[in-house]
Amino acid sequence: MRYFLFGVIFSILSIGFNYAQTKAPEVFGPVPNENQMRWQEMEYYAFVHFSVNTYTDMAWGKGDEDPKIFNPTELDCRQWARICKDAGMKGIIITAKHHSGFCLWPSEYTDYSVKNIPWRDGKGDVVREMADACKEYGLKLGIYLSPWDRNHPDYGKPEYITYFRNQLTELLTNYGPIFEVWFDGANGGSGYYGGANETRTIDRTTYYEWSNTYSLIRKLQPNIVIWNDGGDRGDLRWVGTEAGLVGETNWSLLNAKGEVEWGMLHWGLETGDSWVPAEVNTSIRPEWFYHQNEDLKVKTLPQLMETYYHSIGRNGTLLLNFPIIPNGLIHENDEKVALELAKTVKEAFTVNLAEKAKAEASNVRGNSKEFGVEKAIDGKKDTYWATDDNVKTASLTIDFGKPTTFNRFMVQEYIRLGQRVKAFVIEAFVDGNWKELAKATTIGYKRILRFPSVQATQLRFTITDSKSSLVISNIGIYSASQILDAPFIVRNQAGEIIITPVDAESLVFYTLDGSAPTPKSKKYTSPVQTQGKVEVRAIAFDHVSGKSSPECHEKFDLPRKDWKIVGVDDEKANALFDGNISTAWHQGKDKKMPVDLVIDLGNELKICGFRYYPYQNMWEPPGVITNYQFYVSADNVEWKLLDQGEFSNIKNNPVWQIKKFSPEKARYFKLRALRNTAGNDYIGYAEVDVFTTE
Ligand code: FUL
Repeated sequence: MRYFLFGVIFSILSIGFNYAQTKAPEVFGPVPNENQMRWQEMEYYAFVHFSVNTYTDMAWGKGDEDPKIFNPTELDCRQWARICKDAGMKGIIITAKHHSGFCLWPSEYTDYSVKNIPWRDGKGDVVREMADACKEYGLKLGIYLSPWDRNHPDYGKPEYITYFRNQLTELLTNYGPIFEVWFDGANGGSGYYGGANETRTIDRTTYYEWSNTYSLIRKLQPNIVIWNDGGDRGDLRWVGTEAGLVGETNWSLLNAKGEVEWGMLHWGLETGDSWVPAEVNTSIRPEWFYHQNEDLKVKTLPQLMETYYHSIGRNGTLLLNFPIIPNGLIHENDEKVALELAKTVKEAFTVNLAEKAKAEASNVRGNSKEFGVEKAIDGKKDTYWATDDNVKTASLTIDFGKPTTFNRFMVQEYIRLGQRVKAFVIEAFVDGNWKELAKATTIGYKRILRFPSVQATQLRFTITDSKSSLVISNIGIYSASQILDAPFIVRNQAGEIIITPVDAESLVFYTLDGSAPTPKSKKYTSPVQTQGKVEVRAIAFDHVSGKSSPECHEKFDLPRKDWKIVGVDDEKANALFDGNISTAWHQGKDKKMPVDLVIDLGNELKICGFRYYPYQNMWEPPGVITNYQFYVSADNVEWKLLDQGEFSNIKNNPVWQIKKFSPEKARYFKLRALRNTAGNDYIGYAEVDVFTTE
């Protein structure tokens, strides 16, 4: 009798238990709201950077530019929209006002806008044309409005906040639905400020009173998402770098209150109490604004594919920037590679080998069909495979029924129920054994893993650690073609050209006469000694597939073999002209700003510019110059100041800084550092070079 009673109680309990498991799992932790969900599903959208500094070749406008220089004679926002649409993007965010303070729309609240310039007789409105073009092409419109305004007289005072909100109100009222608003973390510094020409600092945690501004935004545009860099939690976060990548571990979580360190921007916070997903922003060229000297530096297809895997493939969205050229169009080089990227992504991810395969799981929630494995391979975003409440580790095995070749694995969690997975592994069944292909941590909205092509009959996806039971919305298995990246070209101090392919097995062909390299050009086997100025173009070539890589194209000025750093007896100092951007030399620890670098060129040259590459190692103090002066001298006694200014966005985007000026004969030059990003006296140089003329 006693056993009978136990049996009855046990059966009732297990029926109850199974009944609970046929219901959807409970939400676990923070989850996205509808706006964040819609935004996440967009995955890929564009930035366009355009302002008065497009016409001065600067990364940031200073706020004193004559607005008349803004003259996009062939402006065609429909061209921008067509390119973005064809590139598979879902929206465009326009720099309605960048740090210069110049407004691309005829704002009622300032004279510093398109309404006071000859272009279109002061009747132009770039934001309007952009909004109309987006509508025509079925794209969403986003607004970048720089909080820092180097033109406005009131910047730094409370009055400016009213001005800023008035402008936001104009932009969020007059141009239809806005999907995202972007504020930029660069705040305060030197500027024109209505003629004051001074440096103004603000406390970015209090000055803007963001919470009131956020309420205004949500009232005007209830479906919007708000960007922030972590300080004031909006709806999504910056990832702490402009290089185009988020951490491999990427939690869409942060705490609503408290400091946000760099690592939290980059990896999210596993224990975060709020849903704050990652947006990866990067430019298709080294810089955000158009600079003609970057026409040959547009990122290559393989580089952009890396960005794709390091953003969308790591639970982020990708915001890719097109700098607008002075005539008002996107450059053809940028268009070409953006379209190639779309084509390559499409080709790689069209045939999902999992769709036709048989799937089996080690656990299915309540053994119910509703949460069965098929739901993870049906390609639908609202269905998912789930496990019982107490099951946090499980495997899903895909049986192709025949040997199948693949090299990519895509997986999505059903994030409406929270981000849960902490670790997983992918294995292939090869010759009767399970072979590990890849291991990873978080999944989130989407995770893509890459591994060398493998031929196998089965794939096993095992979640080895999770915060809660599993909810997997989709998996995909693909075979993507391999693409070769361009080789690297450097010239060392002795004037030797060294070309290194990314993939050691490929061959390299090059030219030195400016002509396009082909597999019939000269084969590179060892360093090539060169004299004088030289233009080097090179490709890598895979003899198995017969395919060539994109081209690397470098122009070098005179070799630096006679250069000496005056007053420095340190072998390591040669790092700054060894051609290698990953080696650097530092000085200043024992000095006070300004810190000078004096170079003896060995003989008299006519100098018309210089370039500086900052040291970039994140884990050591890099000593990055932000403000400089450049002097020349015939005798190292009398000096003439040729140029001075700022390396505007060097902290977040530490790329080559190029400065040009009228030529001057000199035997010596002095690069004087006036300030660095850290506010101390330490200065690092990865490379310093000059431009010369006859
Ligand atoms: C940065 C700005 O300073 C750059 O100019 C650019 O707009 C980038 C998107 O954000 O912080």
